[in-house]
Amino acid sequence: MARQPTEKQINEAYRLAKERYAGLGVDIEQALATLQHIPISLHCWQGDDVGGFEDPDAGLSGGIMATGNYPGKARTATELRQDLDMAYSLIPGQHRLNLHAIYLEADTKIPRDEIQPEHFAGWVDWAKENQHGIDFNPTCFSHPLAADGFTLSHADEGIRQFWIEHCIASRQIGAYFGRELGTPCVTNVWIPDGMKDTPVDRLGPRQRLRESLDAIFAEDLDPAHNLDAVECKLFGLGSESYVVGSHEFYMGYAIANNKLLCLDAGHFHPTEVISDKISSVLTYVDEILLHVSRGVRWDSDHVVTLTDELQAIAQEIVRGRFLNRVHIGLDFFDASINRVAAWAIGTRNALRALLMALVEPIDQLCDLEANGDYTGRLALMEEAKGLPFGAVWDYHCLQQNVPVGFSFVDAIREYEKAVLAQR
Ligand code: RNT
Ligand code: ZN
Repeated sequence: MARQPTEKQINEAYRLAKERYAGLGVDIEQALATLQHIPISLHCWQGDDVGGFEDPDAGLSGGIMATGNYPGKARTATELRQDLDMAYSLIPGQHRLNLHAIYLEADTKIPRDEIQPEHFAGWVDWAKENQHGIDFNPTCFSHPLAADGFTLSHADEGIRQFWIEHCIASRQIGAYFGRELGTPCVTNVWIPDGMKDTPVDRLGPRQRLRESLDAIFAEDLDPAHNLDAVECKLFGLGSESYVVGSHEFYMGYAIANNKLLCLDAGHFHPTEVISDKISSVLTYVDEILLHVSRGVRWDSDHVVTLTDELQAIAQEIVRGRFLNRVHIGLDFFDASINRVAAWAIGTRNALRALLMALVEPIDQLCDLEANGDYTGRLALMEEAKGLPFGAVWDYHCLQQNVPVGFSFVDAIREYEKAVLAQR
C-alpha cells in the first residue's frame, strides 16, 4: 500500500498551492466553500446491478445490462443502505440518493401501478437520519409488460395505461420525499421504448409517448416537493435502430412543458458530448438533470473516470454559473468490481472535476477571450492543467474527514472482508 502523507504535509502542500492559485487571482477558500455544498445524487442501482427488491428472481431488461459477478452485492434494502453509508463515508460533502421504484420495501409483491409512499418509508427514515435528499425514478423496465420493448408508447392502450399509472404513482412518491425531507425530489422518467431494426412508423409511438407524458404530468405538483425530468437516449441493447424518446423528442417536450431535461453522458453518438449541450439547453429550460456516466462502445454506463469530458461538463456548469440550475446525478453500474468502490471512485471523480473547474483562473481566461487573445487563452488553459490541484483536493478530503488519496481503498478492503464477504 502507498505511504500516506501526514496531516502536516497535506496542510503544507495546500498552503503552497493556495499561494500559487492566488497568483492567478483564484480564491481557493471560496472554491472549497462552494464545492462543499454541491450535492451529487448517488444512484442506488450501482449497489445491486439494477436488481431492486420487487422480485429477487426478475432479470434486468430494457436495453441496459450489468456485467460481472463480483461477490457481495446488496440483497436487501438494509444491506444496500449499509453499503451506501460506507460509500458516503468515503466521499467529501453531503450528498443525495437517487432511488428507483423497484427499490421499494414491502412484505408482498406490489404491482408497479400500486406503489405508495409507505413502501419507501424506510428510505425516508434513513435519509432523515443521514441528511440525504432523495431523487426518484419510475421503473419502466424489467417487467413482463415491458418485455416487448414498449411501455409509455405501447400500441396497446391497457399496457400504456399501466405505465402511466406507475409514473403518476412515482411522482406522488417524489412529492412525498420532497415534503418529508425539505428538498425537492427530481423524478426522472426514462423508458426503454425502441426497436432493434428499422421501424416503418417512427411517428406513431412518439405521438403516443407525448400523450402518455401529458397524462402523467396532468396534475401540477409543488416544485418545492417534486421536479419532473425526462431522459433521452440514442440507442440501447436491442433498440439499436430506433428509440422513441430521442434527444429531439424530449428536448421539445421539456421546452414546451417546462420540464427538466435529463442529459445522460452515455446517451449520444460516441463522439458527441453533453458538455456542449448544457448552455444550449439552459437557454430554453430552467433546470436540467445530468446523468454523469461514461459510454464505452455499446455501453453507456461505465464508472465515471476523470476524463476530458467529465472536466468539460464541470467547467460548463461552473463557467456558466449554472450550479443552481443543474442537478447532478450519477448513472453507471459495474458488477465486475467492488460496488462500493465503484460509487466512491465515480463520485470522487465527479467532485474532483467540479473542484478543478472551480479553481480555474476564469476571470483571466474570460479577459483573454474578450480581448481576442486566443493565444493567451490556449496557453493559460493548458498551464492551468498543471497547477497543484491535487494538494487542494487532499486538503478538502482531510477537512471533510474522509480518506485522503488512495487510502479510501484500504477502507473498502476492510469493509469487503468484514461485511461483503459474509453475504
Ligand atoms: C438507461 C438510462 C437510465 C437508467 C436508470 C437505471 O439507459 O440511462 O437512466 O440507467 O434508470
Ligand atoms: Zn441515465
